Amino acid sequence: MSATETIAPAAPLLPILVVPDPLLRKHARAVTPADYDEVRALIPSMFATMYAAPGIGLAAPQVGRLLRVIVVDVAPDKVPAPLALINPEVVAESDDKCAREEGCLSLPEQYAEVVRPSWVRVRYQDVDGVKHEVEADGLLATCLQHEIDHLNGVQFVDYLSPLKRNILLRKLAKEVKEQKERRGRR
Ligand code: K1U
Ligand code: ZN
Repeated sequence: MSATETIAPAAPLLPILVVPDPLLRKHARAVTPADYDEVRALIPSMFATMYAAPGIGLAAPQVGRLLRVIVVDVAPDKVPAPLALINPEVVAESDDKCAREEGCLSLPEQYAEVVRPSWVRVRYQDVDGVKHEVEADGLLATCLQHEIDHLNGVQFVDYLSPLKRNILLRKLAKEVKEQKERRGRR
């Protein structure tokens, strides 16, 4: 059974917004108890969308919901380790930094090295409003920081030099245009 079937058997897939969609630059609002029903329905669809992409993380703004919700699973091909985080915040980080190649489902096919703290402690709530903390290093630390950035309208390209960022964004615009033209011909 695939990770998708294990976590979210019938959850509908959601369209992923692509840069330069203006929603991706907005600040997502905190989840309150009044949102719990919506968030309980949203999370399985976010996992299903993330696994189908495939990706190792997804933030609610990427699927058009401006709520502070992220999902991650940095080992989707091995034993699934899905983690849904509501109102996540980095409460501690290492001075030590590491450079890691990042991708983004909202910037398909674009990759670049980003320097971030190599260790973080993240506080979050689960779907019952219970508070938790997770400590992470390696790919999970990078992924959590990348997803929390999405909640603040920040994209990994914002960490690059203007030159590198423009090259990558022009490449993306060209590829999106070509993809639309190919679809139009079908
Ligand atoms: O937020 C996103 O757009 C998802 C993004 C998360 C991420 C990747 C790498 C470093 C930091 C954050 C992705 O999942 S891009 C796809 C990807 O990296 C991947 C896909 C399949 C297998 C392994 C990795
Ligand atoms: Zn991303």
